[in-house]
Amino acid sequence: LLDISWLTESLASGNPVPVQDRHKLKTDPKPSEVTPVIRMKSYACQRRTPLKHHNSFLTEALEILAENAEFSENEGRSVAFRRSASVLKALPHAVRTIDELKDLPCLGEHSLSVIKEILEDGTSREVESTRQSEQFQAMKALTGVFGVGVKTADRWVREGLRSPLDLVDTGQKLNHAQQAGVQYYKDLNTPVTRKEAMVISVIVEKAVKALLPEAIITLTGGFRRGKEVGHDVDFLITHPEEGAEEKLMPKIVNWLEDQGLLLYQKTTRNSYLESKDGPARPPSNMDRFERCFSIFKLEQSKIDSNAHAEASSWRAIRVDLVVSPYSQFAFATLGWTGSKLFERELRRWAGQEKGMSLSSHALYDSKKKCYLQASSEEEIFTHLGLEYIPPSERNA
Ligand code: DCT
Ligand code: MG
Repeated sequence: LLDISWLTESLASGNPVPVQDRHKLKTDPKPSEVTPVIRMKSYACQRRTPLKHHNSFLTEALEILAENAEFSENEGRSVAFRRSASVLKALPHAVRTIDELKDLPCLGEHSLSVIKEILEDGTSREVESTRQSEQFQAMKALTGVFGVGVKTADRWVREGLRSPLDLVDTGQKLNHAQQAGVQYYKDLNTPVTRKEAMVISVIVEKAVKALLPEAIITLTGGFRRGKEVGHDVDFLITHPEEGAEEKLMPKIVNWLEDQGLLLYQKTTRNSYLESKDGPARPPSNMDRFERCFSIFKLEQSKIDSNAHAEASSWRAIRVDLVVSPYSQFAFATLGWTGSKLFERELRRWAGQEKGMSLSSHALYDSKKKCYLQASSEEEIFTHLGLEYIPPSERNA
């Protein structure tokens, strides 16, 4: 097999492939080396996508273009690049020639031309110019501020602002979330490690159990999928007795605040009522639960007993807490485990292939005109006619 680990490393480090090495990419495989045709299902929720895969030199490039499309609010284009990247993540080997991709789903013309250029030249001009563009870098820096979305960042970029410092220097009017976002910018853009996530888990567990001993706390999001780092720590909380979870969130928040563990928090109430709202999917799938967006103050001594005395004694970490009624817990677990693309594909599969409507609250069968109950993620996959995919293989 053609060893291209040097290329992967080169791209991961951001250094272009040295010209003298580029011929390696053009080496045609001998007939005996041609990779057999791979059958791949077209929805990401039908595939197993591990965390570590063989094509990051391609997927990282496609995801830059996806991110850039998000910055210009071109959702269709962004999803197309994300779907392409996701197909490459599910391949059992590193792509060597463009021909290997001809029978794969979801690879549009644009993605294919980017992949081809990288396979032939080591880099894609479009990706590199995007990466280096002032617009992209400014959008990345400004959307990296907690509480700032694409619309706000875009307005600021038009006004000539480029970084969080510019927001302070020009005295921009910021809401509470954004103020915290600027204040803790560096910490919140430092990846959260699994070790830190575990320390936060112990704290959340202690808070919840002190208030409701039978409550169940699940770590969701990227860490449940096996990621070693994340941008936040996500938790889902429920109680086996339906209704016992009501009013729990303000109590948890008070408990954490009393211990001086919160730097910021904003709680939104659960606004989903099956009887009232019906099966229609809320505009944003995520905003109907009782949810607390918070910033924890984590003592460094809890993570590293040798922490330097002169270094800051604590650091800020984004934590999301979600409380769900027991009857919705399986749906909430599935919905909050991600990845974002996996979730999107599950909902698309449900709607387009099954005539069903899936959310983080419920599954509705539009043909039978009824809700389908489930007490585990496995049951939801069964309702959807899908093979069960464990969290570690939902890294689409
Ligand atoms: N989610 C989703 N759609 C969204 C936002 C979130 O389906 N628009 C789900 C999927 C993942 C989960 O919620 C948690 O969201 P994030 O924390 O943003 O994602 P993550 O996979 O945990 O990523 P990270 O490791 O960066 O935190
Ligand atoms: Mg997360």
